[in-house]
Amino acid sequence: MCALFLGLDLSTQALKASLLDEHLCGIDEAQVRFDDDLSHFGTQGGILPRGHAILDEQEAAGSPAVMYLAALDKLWDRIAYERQWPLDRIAAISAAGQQHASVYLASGAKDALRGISSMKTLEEQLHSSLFSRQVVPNWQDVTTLAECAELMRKADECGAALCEITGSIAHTRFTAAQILRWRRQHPEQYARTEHIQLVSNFVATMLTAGADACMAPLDQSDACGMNLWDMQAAQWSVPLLAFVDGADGTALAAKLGQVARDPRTVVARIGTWWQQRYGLRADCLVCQSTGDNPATLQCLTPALGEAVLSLGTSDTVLLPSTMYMPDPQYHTFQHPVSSHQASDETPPYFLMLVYKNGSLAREWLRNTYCDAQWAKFDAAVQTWPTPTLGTGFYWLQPEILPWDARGIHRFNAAGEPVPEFSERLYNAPAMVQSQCLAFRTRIERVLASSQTTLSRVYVVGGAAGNPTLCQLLANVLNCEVARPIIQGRSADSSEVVPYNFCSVGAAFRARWVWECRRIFGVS
Ligand code: XUL
Repeated sequence: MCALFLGLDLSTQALKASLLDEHLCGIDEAQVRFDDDLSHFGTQGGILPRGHAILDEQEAAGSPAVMYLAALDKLWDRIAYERQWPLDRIAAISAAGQQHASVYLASGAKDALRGISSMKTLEEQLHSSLFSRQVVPNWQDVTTLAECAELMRKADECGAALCEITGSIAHTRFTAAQILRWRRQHPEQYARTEHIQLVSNFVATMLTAGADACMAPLDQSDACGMNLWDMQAAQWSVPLLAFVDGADGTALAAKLGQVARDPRTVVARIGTWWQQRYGLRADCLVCQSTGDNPATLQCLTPALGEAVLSLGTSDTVLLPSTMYMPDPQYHTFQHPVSSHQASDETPPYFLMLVYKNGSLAREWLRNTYCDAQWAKFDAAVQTWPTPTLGTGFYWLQPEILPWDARGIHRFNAAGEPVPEFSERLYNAPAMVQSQCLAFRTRIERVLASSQTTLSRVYVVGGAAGNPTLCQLLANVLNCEVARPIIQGRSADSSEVVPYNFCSVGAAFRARWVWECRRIFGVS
């Protein structure tokens, strides 16, 4: 019987699972959507409404930690009983998790995980004993601006910019600022926290539940999204750790635990709870998990000179890189597939550029100028395939790239500021052009420093289905624009359907780790 591989993706809005066979063909995909399938938690878009009673403060953005246990229970019931996946054939599992978000486990968490019975659900048994903090802060949280300024100052005082050390300037959603603020507000919760995990290694930890449960290490690629990991030294930054800890840093280092530097690390065998409850095989591997953006990169593995462009709520560019070139304008992360060995040809880093004004800005323009119809938006873009009437910038929300750019700015063909274009519909090509040019200038600059040119862009996300937008993108970027589709079967209809990149990326890692272990005995 062919071995099967499972990839999970615990994202903001859903827990997803992709099941692949040994040849990487999709068998089925399933998900639990938090707002709909677990509506009693009251989330909207996967997070609690602002001001909810369990949030630390009025403006915080977060999700109930216990909801993730309920989601694991529900997903596995769904795939075992509704979809009847042959779980006994799964040879290895890996997971992807929303980047930066942290899960806080209480003292005694490992014992609690070791003591559970397969007769009851995770939620029933762990809801009151596992967590020291009821909330998982979400990447949309912006309550930590003051802490970001402090972290930047602290790094400067120590003689290096935070960006140089950790690969990114301080960001409100990054874990260091989040831990710092919470530790000061709730020192008693901090004291009774034994482990601080990212969502990715939290899922891996949960997969070990049962008699031999263990704490899965952080993944190095994902640890780079914390503003705590010294990327060059490949260890925690001692001064930053101490600052966030409020002491000498040893307590925080113990809470964070190990960082796995090799993505082929096997965390453990699947926990006995899973074996007994869902019939998983005792030798099923739990593989190192990683963040959702690294997992997408892992799924598509662009070569040097290629990029992944995700056109979603924000527009995100992922770009492999051979050199460590931190810059305040983007994030530098360790590549999720690089094993740090001399023989490994995978670029050791990848860069992530985030443009906040993505789909929401395009939708605003469609509603304002195109009667809320994409067809009209497309027609307008096609009317001016080479937009020459002027230039427009549409920073409806304070932008990340360029940092804190705000407002709407239009310039006529002579470069003079104008309140509106003579042809109102011209706003559509003007926006798409300036968005594409923003991608181009930054990508070119990054590639020039590694003497590479852009040969291909893989476009994913909602807007990737818009051929007009993709054509303009190809014109501006002057390269091939490809829309990758990962396809697999759906057990509901047995039709071939598009699969989710992150959970498929996680399943790819499971397949890779399993193969390495089989051939080379790497663990
Ligand atoms: C990346 C980021 C988001 C989350 C989404 O820096 O904050 O893309 O990873 O889950």
